[in-house]
Amino acid sequence: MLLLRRCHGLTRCGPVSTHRHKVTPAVASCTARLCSSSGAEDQRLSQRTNWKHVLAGLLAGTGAVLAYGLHQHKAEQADVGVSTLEKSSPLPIFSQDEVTKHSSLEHGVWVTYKGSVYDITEFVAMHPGGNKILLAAGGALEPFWALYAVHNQEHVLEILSQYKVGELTEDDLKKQRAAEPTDPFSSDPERHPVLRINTRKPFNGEPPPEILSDSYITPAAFFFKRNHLPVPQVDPASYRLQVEGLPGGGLTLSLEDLKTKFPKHTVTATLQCAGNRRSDMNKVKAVKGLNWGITAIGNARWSGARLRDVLLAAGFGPDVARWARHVHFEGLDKDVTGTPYGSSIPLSKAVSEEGDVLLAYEMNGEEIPRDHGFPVRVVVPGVVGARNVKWLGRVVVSAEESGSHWQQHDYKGFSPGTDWDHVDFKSAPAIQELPIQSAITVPADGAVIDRSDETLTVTGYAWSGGGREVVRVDVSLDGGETWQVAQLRSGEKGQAPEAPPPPGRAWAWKLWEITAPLPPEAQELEIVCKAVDSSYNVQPDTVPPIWNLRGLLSNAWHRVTVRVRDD
Ligand SMILES: Nc1nc2c(c(=O)[nH]1)N[C@H]1C(S)=C(S)[C@@H](COP(=O)(O)O)O[C@H]1N2
Ligand SMILES: [Mo]
Repeated sequence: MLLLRRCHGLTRCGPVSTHRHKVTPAVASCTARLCSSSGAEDQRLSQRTNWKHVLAGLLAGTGAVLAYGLHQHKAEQADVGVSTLEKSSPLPIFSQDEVTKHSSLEHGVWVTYKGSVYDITEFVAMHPGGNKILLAAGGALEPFWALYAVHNQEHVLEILSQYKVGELTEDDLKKQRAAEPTDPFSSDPERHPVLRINTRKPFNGEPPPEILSDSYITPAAFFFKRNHLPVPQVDPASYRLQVEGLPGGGLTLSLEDLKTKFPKHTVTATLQCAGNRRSDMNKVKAVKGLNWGITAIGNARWSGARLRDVLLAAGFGPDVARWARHVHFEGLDKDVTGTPYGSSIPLSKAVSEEGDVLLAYEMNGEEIPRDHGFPVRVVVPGVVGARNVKWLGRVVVSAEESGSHWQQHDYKGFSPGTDWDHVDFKSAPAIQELPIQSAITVPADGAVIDRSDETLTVTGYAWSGGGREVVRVDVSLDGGETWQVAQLRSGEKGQAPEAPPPPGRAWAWKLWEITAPLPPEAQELEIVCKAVDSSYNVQPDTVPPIWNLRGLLSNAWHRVTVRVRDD
């Protein structure tokens, strides 16, 4: 079969030889070529598609996507039964100078990794994000790998091996090694060992469920940590917050300014990652993203200046309100391209007196720990974790939504029928307020209980976005046949509850508990919980109708199964 492949105005053909190890004339030729395709060719084509995901993840700043892209690659590869490990034959030796010459689409795109030289021209030509990938062109992949701390490096190597065209000279390899980057995560803070680690670099971890529901206010040590990048080291003395986009040139504030020039406001607010409970979605059908359990959520007391007050001081007023629609936030954590983590929220939320958006410098009465945004993070109560930007460096008032990757190409919901080949991120709005959520923290799924206990105590959390208060939690011990109403709590056990929030400003979760007689004779119990918020929103009963390819907004009834043991 004849195959003609077009890419970015260039017409190139696939590998000319079955073995990628043979040096292809990939570099110079951007002329049209016709080449034959076989079954093996098709397999390689499909591998190259996966490689697209791999390199996109590697260089575009989405470590998680990378990890799961690899996962998927592995699965797909198992399907087609291809081995990408090929025996090495002697390969040409290239100097760093020669490699460096290949740093554009015109001259071909080469990269090195551990002394091997790879020609990835084809991939770059075909990939729409090619300009970012070009950053690695003519140089070493190591700095990128260090930043994203790929766990599955072995596997990326397997894929990369198909693109190998030669070796680097011994001398140049030595020079590279001498210049090897230090681990950008080496200055990350220590974390409590009880956290269940999703990824170490960047650090993503969540507490054991039974610890989470032990306290109404989640201690910072047990608060889930969700980092996309290394934790930046910020000197509080030289820290400056830039407030921009307003007439009069904006405002620059030191930490001291924030603390002394604006009233200190305290809000108890729950923060939940859009990926909380993703693992439940993953069980139905694989999704891409960190495989969070049920504890990518926490409740803290945040203190700081109101964003509203700062914007007013910076020149916000009715004139600005006429054109402005969004407020952008930028973190001081940056990817290899220098792009910071970023997001935006609607202006109405940012400036509303009832919005309670904070530029927080304290968490639970202490300075915000490094993992949670030291020295300043924005806290947007009722809104998805992703918009609560940590290590806040810049606030921009704008007519447009943030152009950040995390605002435009992530954190959006899709139909269960939308797959990666057809997803159009432009077609969906960015997630802001989160839907009603609840989960059972105790007992754990698979727990064994003694019949002699006679009663069973079930505990959990419930929360809804947008300031909608949780008004009820229903619990079933028989898979949803019969229900009982749980007791809700807005404070520490045995202590006075927090004052009830004004309507529409219920930012904090409620912990709930129910003690019920063990159903006689039951060998196994399927415990289910579901919450109701002040708008009478309820959780969907099952996952399939809300399944989406990124595994976000996973809020189906939470179910755990326990066994009853006769002693
Ligand atoms: N600067 C910056 N802000 C960020 C992130 C980040 O990686 N960098 N992660 C976001 C996401 S996705 C979530 S869920 C929350 C997590 O906050 P936490 O780590 O304090 O729990 O921070 C958000 N803010
Ligand atoms: Mo998140």
